[in-house]
Amino acid sequence: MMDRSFLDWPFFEDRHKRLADDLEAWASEALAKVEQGCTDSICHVLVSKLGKAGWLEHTGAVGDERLDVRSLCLIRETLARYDGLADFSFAMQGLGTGAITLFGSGAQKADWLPKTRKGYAIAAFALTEPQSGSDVANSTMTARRDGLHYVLNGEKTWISNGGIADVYTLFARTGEAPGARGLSAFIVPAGLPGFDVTERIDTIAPHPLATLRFQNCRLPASAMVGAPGQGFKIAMSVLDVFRPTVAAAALGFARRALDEAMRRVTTRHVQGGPLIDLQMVQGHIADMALEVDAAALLTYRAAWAKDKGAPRITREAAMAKLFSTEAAQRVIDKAVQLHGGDGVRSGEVVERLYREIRALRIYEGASDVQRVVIARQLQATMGGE
Ligand code: COS
Repeated sequence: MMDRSFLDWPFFEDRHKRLADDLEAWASEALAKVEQGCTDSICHVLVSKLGKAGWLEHTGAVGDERLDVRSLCLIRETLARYDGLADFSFAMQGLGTGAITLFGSGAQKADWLPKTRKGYAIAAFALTEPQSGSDVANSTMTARRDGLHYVLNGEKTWISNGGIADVYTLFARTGEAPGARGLSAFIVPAGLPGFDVTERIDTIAPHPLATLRFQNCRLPASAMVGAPGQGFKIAMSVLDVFRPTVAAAALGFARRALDEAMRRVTTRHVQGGPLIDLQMVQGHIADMALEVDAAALLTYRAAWAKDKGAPRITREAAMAKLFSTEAAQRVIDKAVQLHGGDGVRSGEVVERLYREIRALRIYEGASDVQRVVIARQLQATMGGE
């Protein structure tokens, strides 16, 4: 049985505890049975289930509301513990509309957020390009102004929900300045002429992923989010908010692995007693529990700092994502080891977690990028003269 004592930490308010309890009750029923079908259709079903139950309301903010990062993290952590694709489906509604929530006009919010928050529309975040993954300032896709329109040309790849999304927030070069200062953000609805999905990408833990091609695709100028040239900062600000939620998803995977490992070592017998009686096994379990708590502390510290009004949580978000995803990989690896041969048997929970965790150390800023971000933040604040 999962340890829920972390909900008493001072990062949380009563409403967070209620949210965690309500979601736990919902998930244990609604996600008990794995959805059948292809990955695309499973994601459609999950978005609609999450929308109907009201959980997607947390992924965007309308009116006076603000994104509550602790709620986003609690929801991702809980969903990830039950079902990686449910977590993915929830997370993408937030990341895909993050620029709209944080920087969109009233009209842009009214156009999209009610639909994504109900699960009637699926959202995606289109930043990565074939030649620029970590190095966003080097993006080459262009958006050329032409009267009342922008004309998009170029490619985006590794786009989660690519091919099934109804709306993409997309970053393209508008050329106000070289590098990071010459990018802008746009809202791009699916199905525009000149916008094609050219490749679907298969991965070790399948979820909808695609390469998108834009050839003279025309967008009304009103589709721009924020001001021209602000795209890089918008992308980074959105990632600052959503990186702690990736840490939370990794934490959910790690907690599930620890649960599964505890079940295994208390029920499997060797030499006349349960595995947990062996000191070597106790050592592994202790290390796993320590990593889980440390990851949770960093994750909820980052979320709490943002919710309390910190203008930027760049360092805290990078630390949470780096530590939590790397720690979850180690925790899950130990859980696989403690399961013996069953740990690598297809269909076992820990085997699925082993495949699911790997991408989290890469997407939304690879671990090495997080190290760069942390070091630069220290340099900026403690670097001396
Ligand atoms: N919030 C707000 N502004 C930010 C910011 C943040 N988190 N990070 C950087 N900026 C601002 C900087 O202050 C700087 O502003 P000025 O030009 O006014 O000084 C500007 O943006 C450029 O910043 P910087 O010089 O740090 O840009 P770099 O090109 O060196 O950025 C990294 C490098 C690696 C940090 C960045 O490209 C990055 O995070 N890459 C990973 C991207 C990613 O996560 N990709 C996955 C896509 S989603 S699956």
